[in-house]
Amino acid sequence: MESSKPAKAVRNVVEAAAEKVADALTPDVPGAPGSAPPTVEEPTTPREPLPPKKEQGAPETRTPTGAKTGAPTTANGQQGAFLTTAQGARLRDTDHSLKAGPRGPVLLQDHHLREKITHFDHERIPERVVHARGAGAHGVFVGYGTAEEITKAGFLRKGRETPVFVRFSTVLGSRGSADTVRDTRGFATKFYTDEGTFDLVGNNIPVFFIQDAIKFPDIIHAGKPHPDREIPQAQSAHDTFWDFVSLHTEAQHHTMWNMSDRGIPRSYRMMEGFGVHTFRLVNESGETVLAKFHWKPKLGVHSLTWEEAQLLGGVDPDFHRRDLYDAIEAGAFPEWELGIQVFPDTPEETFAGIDLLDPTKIVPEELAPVQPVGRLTLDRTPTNFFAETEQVAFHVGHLPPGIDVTNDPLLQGRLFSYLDTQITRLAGPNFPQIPINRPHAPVNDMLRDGFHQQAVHAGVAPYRPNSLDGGNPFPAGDGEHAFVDVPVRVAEAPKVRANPASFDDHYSQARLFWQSMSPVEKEHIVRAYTFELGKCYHQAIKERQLRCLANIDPTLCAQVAVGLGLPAPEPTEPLAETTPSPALSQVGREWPTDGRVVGIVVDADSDLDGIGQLRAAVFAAGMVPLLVAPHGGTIADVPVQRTFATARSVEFDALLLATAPPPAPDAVPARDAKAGAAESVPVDSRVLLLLDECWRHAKAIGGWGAGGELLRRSGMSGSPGVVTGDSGVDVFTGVRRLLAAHRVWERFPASVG
Ligand code: HDE
Repeated sequence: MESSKPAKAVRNVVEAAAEKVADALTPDVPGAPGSAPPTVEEPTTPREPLPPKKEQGAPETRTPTGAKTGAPTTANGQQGAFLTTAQGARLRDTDHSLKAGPRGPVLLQDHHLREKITHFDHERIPERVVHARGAGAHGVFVGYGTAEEITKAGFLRKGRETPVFVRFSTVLGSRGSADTVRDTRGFATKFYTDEGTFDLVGNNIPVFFIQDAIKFPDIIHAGKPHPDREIPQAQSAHDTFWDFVSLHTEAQHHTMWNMSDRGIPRSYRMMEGFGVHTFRLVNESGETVLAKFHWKPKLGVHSLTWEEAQLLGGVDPDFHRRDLYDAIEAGAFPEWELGIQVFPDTPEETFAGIDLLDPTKIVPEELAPVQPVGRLTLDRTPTNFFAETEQVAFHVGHLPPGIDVTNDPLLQGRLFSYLDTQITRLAGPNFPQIPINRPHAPVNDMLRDGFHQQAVHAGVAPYRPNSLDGGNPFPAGDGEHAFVDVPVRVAEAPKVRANPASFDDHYSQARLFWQSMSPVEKEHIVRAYTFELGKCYHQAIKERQLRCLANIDPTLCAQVAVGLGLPAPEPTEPLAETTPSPALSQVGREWPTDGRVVGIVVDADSDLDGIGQLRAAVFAAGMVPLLVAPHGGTIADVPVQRTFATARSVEFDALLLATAPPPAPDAVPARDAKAGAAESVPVDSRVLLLLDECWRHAKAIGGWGAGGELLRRSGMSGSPGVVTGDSGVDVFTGVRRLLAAHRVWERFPASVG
């Protein structure tokens, strides 16, 4: 038997054994890099590739034209125990190039060297022109059946399960930029429906900067780094951005959302998603309604504080990516409900006076409730970032029967752009045949050839009508699940480059948003504008943006003006009368705490039995405990995840102190005293910094034993959100309750009423 092709039975035994080993040794906190722990010595016995990690998924193995192959998803990966060329020839050596003698020169005939280096030279593809930075995950969507009367889309039928791939992203930054910057987040979902792929390419903000796609290059050029120095990276806090949005004032509603806490989400799992545009749904009888799509996260909508976001940019630039993958690995599967707001399809295309074709406007949920139509669960991480997350290609024109577009001029331009961009990014028109993009419905198009064609088309007549291929492919008739463009009547009108007059209102909904915020959220908005404009160089741009703020709300304008050291201008337009929409506020309710991260400071003097019980309680609550100790390795046989040197408060949603540890062996108290702790304080100053930051960031804090004593000494105990008790489990119970509200805002009364 050739050892690279063991009999199937042998391979199964090897894989089962590897899985067992992996299961036994996988640490109980997420983040292990591979499916089995490495050995200290380099392995020398040939073996099949390790199986993927248990939480990893991969695109189903389909042919380029959508047929199931029955092959395991690992068949898309590397095979056999031995190193080979790209053609499968085994190699003995990949460490030395072929030379004329050990001192060279290297021979041109070295085909292995050339293959290896040439492939490497071409590994990079263009990053996305926007949304370059992102993270994806596999999952499943289950329809509730509640939309059956208004759309014939099969994936919304009751109980119908549809595989999905979701990619979250930021807009402005490059592929390697930080996750936690202030920006809009992309929320793009590919539903592999059996009637053709549906891409819902949305954002975490329900409105957009511009009303017409022709302005997209303008807003993106303004938001991207300045073209001369190429700074700043992944930020809107610079002159070109505020120059554009203060002149092109239809952007003001979107920028208000950006400056709110929505611009710095705590987690992808805690974001709403919005289709933004109004779509047209059509049912079996051809009746239509207009609709907007919403994703509602099970965990509620939560954000970082600005200081956390900035710290994370350095401490853990991959924070959102890690959070998503760790949560899935820990079994805290992120969930959203898909909901729709439904409006009658009238010739005016308005609802309650709001123009449904204007993508800078929302329809408040209080006027049109979001009705749940299905549930999305993300339960598998990708196996390979490039193959899946980088190569996934979304397109707003990937629509199944039952969902059609409207005349929203932003959506109309997107229908062109998404197909076009893939041709550069994925090098040709055959990107739908890349494994992650392959439909799960039978494909019978008449598109042929092109770079990287992977289908082997039979027949001689890729044209219609034909008789040589028996007339195939046939157009689907009535009742045969075809996509039918809704025959919407187009009003007679002159051909013009113009917007409808209703698009001229740029401020009323920015004001509505501001007025719907709680005091603490308003305070964050004031700080965000003050920071962003404070980072601009030119006074003229700050002054111009203040004029826009004056038209949104004089208090907001005055507060920002104080921070900028400028006078607050008077409004130039009448302030709109608005009714606040409580649904826009993120605070004031309680949500599940799945996947939240609890830092637990321990040392050898802590109550170690109690720590074991506490860890078990945190795991049982669906959260992740991270032990923070003076040194790595283990404390009383329990593995330590962070040391005082590697921990930073921004990783934790809550901090528990089982001890008040003296300076660890690697402490340099005078230098480490970032928290302002005097050298004489007998507690490691990095632990004091953890505590100080959790306090500042309104996080739940708990302590018992010496830890409780430290909280008393520091004057924190008795304050909102600080729990002391007799045992770790006791304290955790209180802290968990606090976490349900996300943060302890009452610790600091808001300065904006
Ligand atoms: Fe996009 N957008 N966009 N966009 N967009 C892209 O497509 C574009 C807009 C959104 O994870 C690009 O494959 C135009 C609104 C997401 O792969 C590109 C306009 C919304 C993603 C493009 C818009 C979005 C993109 C770049 C103005 C929310 C990432 C790479 C009309 C509803 C998808 C690519 C992913 C990506 C064009 C406006 C969301 C160039 C012209 C509004 C989530 O085609």
